[in-house]
Amino acid sequence: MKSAVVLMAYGSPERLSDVPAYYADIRGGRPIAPERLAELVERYRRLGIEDSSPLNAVTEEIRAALEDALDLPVFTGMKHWTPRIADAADQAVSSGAEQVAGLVLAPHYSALSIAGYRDLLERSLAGRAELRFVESWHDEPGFVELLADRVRGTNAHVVFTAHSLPARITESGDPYRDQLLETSRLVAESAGVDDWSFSFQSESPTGEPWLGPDILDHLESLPRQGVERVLVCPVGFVSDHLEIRWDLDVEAQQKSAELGLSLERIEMPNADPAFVCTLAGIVRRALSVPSAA
Ligand code: FEC
Repeated sequence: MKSAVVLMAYGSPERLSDVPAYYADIRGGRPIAPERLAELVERYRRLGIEDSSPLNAVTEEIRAALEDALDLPVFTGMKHWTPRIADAADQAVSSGAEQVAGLVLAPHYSALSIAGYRDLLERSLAGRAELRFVESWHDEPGFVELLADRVRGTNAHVVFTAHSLPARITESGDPYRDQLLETSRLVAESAGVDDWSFSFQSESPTGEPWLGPDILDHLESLPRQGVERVLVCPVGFVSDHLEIRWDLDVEAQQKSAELGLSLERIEMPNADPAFVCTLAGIVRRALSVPSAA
């Protein structure tokens, strides 16, 4: 049976002039305060997206490497920017694929994140090909090992992080928080790290409670526990992007400096060949394709 892959990511604006439309897409038609938009444009300006948009560039590198590793066509579909998930679905069908693997570059399932990607892909394929969607890969051994290699041997306190979500998800039994804690535990165990904690990051002021603690509050509590050095391991993300380069590298770094803490973070997996190899294994299993000898 002919197969193709739709590789999905959040998406990022390429130019500052794209930011209003991008933000409107994230808000899904809900109102945007002008000062929030201005702040976001400023964050993207400081990220330097006019020169290079890290998330889109890294996603393309992963796509090309995955295509090589799998010897199958791989099409990128972004949730909030172009190329859209619908475009990727059309391309997969045009390539003659009868089955399509859907893989999101985010390891942990939530009804407020991965389910949205699935819905977009399912609706776009509209039965034109069989969908083999990967719901989550938070405990994938290759992913756990890749992160463990990046924290092993540290004598800093390791803080695992992930994007926060509105706290109401826990009322419906959403597995997001448990999967995040599971990844953190597996990484710490494999790396032989005992001194670790978990916090969320990147909460938006949407007027409802979000999952906590937020990393900025969490950092404040660490000096009282005798912590002087922190190594951040963002288990909920795989690429360099705004939430890494701004929320951690600027905001969390500034907060640490105020608190007299030294803060470093691991290099993100990005298009590391070992990471691409892990993703290829996940796709092969989803498609029931035997791995190359
Ligand atoms: O580099 C970039 O340009 C994109 C970075 C980026 C990633 C990302 C990942 C996730 N988000 C998740 C949930 C939410 C919820 C809201 C929300 C809002 C934003 C805004 C920007 C943004 N997110 Fe994001 N997210 C990234 C960027 N995100 C920009 C809008 C400004 C702001 O609020 O700071 C709130 C929506 C609302 O207002 O109602 C909820 C989750 C992930 C991780 C999974 C994934 O990657 O899909 C969950 C990367």
